[in-house]
Amino acid sequence: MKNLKKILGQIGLMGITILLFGSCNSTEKEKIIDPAKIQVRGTMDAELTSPPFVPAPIGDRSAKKLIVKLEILEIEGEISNGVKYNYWTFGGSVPGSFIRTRVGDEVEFTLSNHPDNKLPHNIDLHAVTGPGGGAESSFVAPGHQKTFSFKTLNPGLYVYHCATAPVGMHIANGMYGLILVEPEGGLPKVDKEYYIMQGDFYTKGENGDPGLQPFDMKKAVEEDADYVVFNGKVGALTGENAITANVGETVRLYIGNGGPNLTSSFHVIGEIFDNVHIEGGSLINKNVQTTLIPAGGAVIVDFKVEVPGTFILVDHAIFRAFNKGALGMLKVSGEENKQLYSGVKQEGIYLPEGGTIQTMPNNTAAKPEVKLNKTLAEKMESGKQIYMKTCFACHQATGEGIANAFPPLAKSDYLNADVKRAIGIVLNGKTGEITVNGKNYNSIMTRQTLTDDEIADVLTYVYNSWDNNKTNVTPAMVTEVKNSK
Ligand code: HEC
Ligand SMILES: [Cu+2]
Repeated sequence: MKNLKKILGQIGLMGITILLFGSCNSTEKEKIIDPAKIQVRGTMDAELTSPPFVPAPIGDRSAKKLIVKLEILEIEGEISNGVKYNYWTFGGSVPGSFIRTRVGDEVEFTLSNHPDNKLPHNIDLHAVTGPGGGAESSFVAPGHQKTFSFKTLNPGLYVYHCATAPVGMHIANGMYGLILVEPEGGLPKVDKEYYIMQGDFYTKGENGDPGLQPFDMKKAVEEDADYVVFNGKVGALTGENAITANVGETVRLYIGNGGPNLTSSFHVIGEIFDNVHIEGGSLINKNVQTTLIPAGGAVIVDFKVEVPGTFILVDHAIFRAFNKGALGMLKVSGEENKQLYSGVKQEGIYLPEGGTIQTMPNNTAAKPEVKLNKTLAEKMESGKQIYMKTCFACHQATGEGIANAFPPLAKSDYLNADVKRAIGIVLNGKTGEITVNGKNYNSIMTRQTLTDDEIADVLTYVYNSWDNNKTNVTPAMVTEVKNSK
């Protein structure tokens, strides 16, 4: 028995040897290794970075089992001066954490959904060969995590994004990032590397309207963006936040486009790209002025900076740059080189229009205190705030819901028929088929972590808005439902 195993083992080994030889012989001219057959040696934790930074180059390290742990966080941020936005993020930044791998790595990917989050999410990595790019294996509810693994078969720069319905909304809220798969031996060495991603945003208010601005589904469908920005917000790469280099250095930019809708005409004013990895792939174009980055696509560009100054990064669909925020800066310091650029000496010649980045008065509204025996007006006020933080993402700002995904709360027969049932839904979440205003929904509402007082306020707000039946929900009613189960 033992001998048989030994013999079988030897045959197995021979088989592998033959296979390896076979693949070498079949590609006589170039020694291309089938990435699927690259053996991994050892395990390492991936370094993840937030934009505009990237992890250290792979160099010539061997393929490994690479552990990637990415956490989903739903957080409030500032999209422009005085304008707040509820971002959904991979790793707490927009775009999400940069992941750097090499071809042949076996990536063990764990996606965790923070317990404070409201929504289920998942991830579709364009670098994955497999159903949904991982989306099917990574769908994860708040307070849970999922692990799956994949082998990186194709070198290149790839977008990843959330693919949970409504997909467009998850992407529009910032759920995208880049994963780089370096070729065997790594990319050529450069002096500086940066991570930039363009995205378009759709808000209820117009560009610059202050306060917390909810996502606007209608504008998103119509592709009528209020903001088009690099790295999630107006000014993420300007002034103090500019990326930098010194005269004589080579700069490589990893640029992605999360969309959801718009294609980028990426350009650096005053520079020419020496090399462009078209669409993030292996084909290199040289001496390029403006490169297209499709929504859900990426590009790698590099160039040498020869003269000092501020170089402006734009989407050359130029109103986006000067009126919607798609403007960044690369500040190059060092010695002038009059031979290369004499200059009429107006550094930042394109800046005047940069008045663009509008300064809005700071919204200094203080948070209302928790208070007992509130009047209806006070409950409406507090309820609205809770609604805009907690419920609007799914049920939408004016309770209209989203067809086939989230039922309406506006004029909802289901809501108005039974207040205790509604309280129970907010307390415990809801799954299973329900019919609201004649339409069927069969989805998941996650449990909301709210106090009895907050539930009373938010439901009072919902019942007293949008043609509902004006029920005044008290904390005592909430407590009663809670204790009755
Ligand atoms: C994660 C997205 C999500 C969030 C956040 C959410 N809901 Fe829901 N809600 C749903 C879904 C999905 C359903 C339908 C569940 C089903 O199909 O069983 C639902 C159903 C309901 C219903 C019953 C159906 C109706 O339209 O009348 C009420 C009431 C409700 N939600 C209120 C709220 C309130 C109030 C909040 C905020 C405190 C909230 N929901 C937050 C997704 C959400
Ligand atoms: Cu998502």
